Amino acid sequence: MGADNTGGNMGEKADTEMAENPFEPYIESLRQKVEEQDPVFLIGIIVALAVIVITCVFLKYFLTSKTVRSAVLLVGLCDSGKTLLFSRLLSGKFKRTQTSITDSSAPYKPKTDRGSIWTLIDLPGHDSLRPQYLEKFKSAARAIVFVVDSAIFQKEVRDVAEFLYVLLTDAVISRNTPTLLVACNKQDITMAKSAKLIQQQLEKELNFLRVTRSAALSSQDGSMGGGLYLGRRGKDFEFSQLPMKVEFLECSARGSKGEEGDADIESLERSLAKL
Ligand SMILES: Nc1nc2c(ncn2[C@@H]2O[C@H](COP(=O)(O)OP(=O)(O)OP(=O)(O)O)[C@@H](O)[C@H]2O)c(=O)[nH]1
Ligand SMILES: [Mg+2]
Repeated sequence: MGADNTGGNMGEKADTEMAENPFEPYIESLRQKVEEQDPVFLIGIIVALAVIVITCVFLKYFLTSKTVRSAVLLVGLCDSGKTLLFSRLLSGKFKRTQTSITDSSAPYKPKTDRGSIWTLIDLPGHDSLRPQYLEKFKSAARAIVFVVDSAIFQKEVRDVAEFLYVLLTDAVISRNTPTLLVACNKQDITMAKSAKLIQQQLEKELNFLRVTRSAALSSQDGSMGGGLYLGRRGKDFEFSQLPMKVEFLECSARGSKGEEGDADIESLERSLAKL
């Protein structure tokens, strides 16, 4: 009786195990099949799996490489205030500046709890130096702070737009889509134009430039267009059509109290904290 009971219990146990692992028979038959296979075939399968894993790791690296880019570039025409902004962002201090002839960089800690540290890079604005420095740093850009002198914007609008056009139609920049912060600087000067007006005027000017530039390109090489097209075809240009995040903000690296007082750059600092 006792033995019967035990046998009955074991049978129940086996039934429960079968119920818990319904794939057992399949795994067993797969194991037998694998054992019967040619070892060369098995090595082939292992190599194929290894290739798939390595490809996935590479893809993940390339797709998330935005996190690797850590440079914040200060660009803009000569005298727009890049070097003073560089000093104010890093130390808060006013500094007398001279036209930059080379780049300078320093680690910048944005005002956020996330603990990120970016490399702030001040680029020279002079026409003859601009292209080579842009070339050197563009692929590392996480963000581009495009500094505009709002006080003489009306006079410089064409030059500002031409520089922006070069940046925005650059293949590397449009692929990496760094955040574009247009810092409308020198707001302490009474004649300074507002960020809103500067945005509207630049949209108009870029709209005009993209017509003339693509016409020039197509007449040069006989093709239609050629380079990257700015914005959406068939629509007036707007910054919202760009693939990257664009923000226009007002600031004053000098500040309303002059050399002794603080700068008025909170809006820029807030945007840099969101990168
Ligand atoms: N009023 C006023 N002057 C400013 C402001 N920011 C910069 N400046 C002055 O503008 C002049 C040029 O500033 P920089 O910082 O040297 O300009 P930059 O963009 O570095 O110029 P480059 O190095 O030639 O490309 C300096 O005399 C600054 O003191 C500002 O917000 N308000
Ligand atoms: Mg400078």
